[in-house]
Amino acid sequence: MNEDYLHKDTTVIHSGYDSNAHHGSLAVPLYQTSTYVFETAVQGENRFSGEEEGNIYSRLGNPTVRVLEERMTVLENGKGALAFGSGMAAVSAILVHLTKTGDHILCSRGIYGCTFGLLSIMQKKYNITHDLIRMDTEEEIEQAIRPETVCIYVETPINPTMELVNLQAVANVAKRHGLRVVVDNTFTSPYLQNPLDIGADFVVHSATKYINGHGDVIAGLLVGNDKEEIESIRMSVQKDYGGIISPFDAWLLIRGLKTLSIRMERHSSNAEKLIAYLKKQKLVEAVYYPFDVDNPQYALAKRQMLAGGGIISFTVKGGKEGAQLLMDRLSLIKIAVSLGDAETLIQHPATMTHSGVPEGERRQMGIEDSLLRLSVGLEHADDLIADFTQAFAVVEMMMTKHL
Ligand code: LCS
Repeated sequence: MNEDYLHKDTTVIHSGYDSNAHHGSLAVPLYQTSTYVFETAVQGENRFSGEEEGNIYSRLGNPTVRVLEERMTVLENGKGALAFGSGMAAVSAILVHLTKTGDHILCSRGIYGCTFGLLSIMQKKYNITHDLIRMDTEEEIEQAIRPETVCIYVETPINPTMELVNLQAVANVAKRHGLRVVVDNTFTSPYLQNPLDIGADFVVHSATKYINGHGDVIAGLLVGNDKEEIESIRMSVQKDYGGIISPFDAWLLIRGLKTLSIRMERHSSNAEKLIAYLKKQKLVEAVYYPFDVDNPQYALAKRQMLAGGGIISFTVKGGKEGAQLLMDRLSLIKIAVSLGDAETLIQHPATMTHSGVPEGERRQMGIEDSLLRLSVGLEHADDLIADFTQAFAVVEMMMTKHL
C-alpha cells in the first residue's frame, strides 16, 4: 500500500510493520536480544563489511527499534530516523554530528535547561559557541550569523515560555547561508507540526513526552530528510557514543504512539478550556498558549501548527511564593516535571527544569519566578478546573491574610 496517502491517525498504528514477516503477530514483537547469531563466519564478515544486510548487535540496530524508527520517519515526513535512550541523547548526537571545534550554533531565545547545559559543555570543552536570539524575522536571524555558524537549533514552542519561532523564516535564512536546521519538536509531536515540511533538516524529540504519552519511558528520536546521512549517524555517533534505546522501551513507544492522534486532540481541547478559565482568574497575571486568540503569535501558530497542544504557561500574583502556594494547594494536578502524559502535571521552571540556567540568562529567556508550566492531561476538563478553583480559593484567602 502506498503510505503517502494515509492519514496520520492511520500511520501511527500501521507504518513500518508487516505482520506477515512476523508469524502474523498483530502486535509488534519484542526482540529483547543483545546480539544475533550468524549462520557462518563468512556471513558475520559480510554483515560487518556491509555486503550483506542484517542484524549484527543491538547497539547497531534491532527489529523492534526499527519499526519505531520507520513509523517516526513516516510521521515526520522524513527519510530516516534513529531512536535513542533519552531526548538528550538525540540532541547531543545531532549536535556532535553537525559541529567541530570553533563552530557556532544559533539557537532560539529559549531552550530546554539540559540542552542549555549541553551547549555550555560544548562551549567550555570544545570551543563550540552559541547565541540565543529571537527569531521572529529573517533580518533578526541574518544579523546573528557569523562566518563560523554551521547550524540553527530551535525549539518551537519554546520550553517553557511557549513562545514560537517562525520556522519558515529560519528555513529561508538557512537555505541562503548553507546552514543546517535542527528543530526540537517535542512540544507539538509529529501530529501537530512537521518542521521537515517547512525546510528543516532534522527533527529531534524527547519521546519521553507525547510520543510515549504514558509517563513510563525515557527516550529520544532523531528524524532526518536524508536517509544516507541518518544511516551514517547510526554507524558513527550513535554506535560509538552508544546512547541507544532498549528494545522494550521502543516497544512501549510503539504501543503509546497508536493513540497519538486522539491524545493530541484531547490535550488540545482540554488546554483550550483551561485557557478560557485561567484568563478569568484574579490571581493569574498572564497566560501563554499558541492558539489563544489574544496571543500576538496566534497567526504564526495557525500557519505552522495544527492545534495548540497540551502545554500552557501562566504567571501568578505573588512571585515565586505565589507560584509555590498554588502548586501546593492542587490535589488532582500533580507537581512534577516532564509533560505529555495522561496525568496533568504542573512545575515551576525557575526552580525546576530551568534551574541550571544562570539567573540572568533565565530572565532573558522570559522565565520569571512567577511562571508556572502546566502540562494538560487527558482527564475531564471540568475536574481540572474544579481542582484549580479550590486551590485558588485557598491561596486567595492566604494572600489576603498576609496583606
Ligand atoms: N527537549 C525538550 C524540549 C524537552 O522538554 C526535554 C525534556 C528534552 C529535550 C530532553 O528529553 P529527555 O532526555 O528528558 O527525554 N524536558 C523535560 C521537562 O520539561 N521536564 O522534565 C524533562
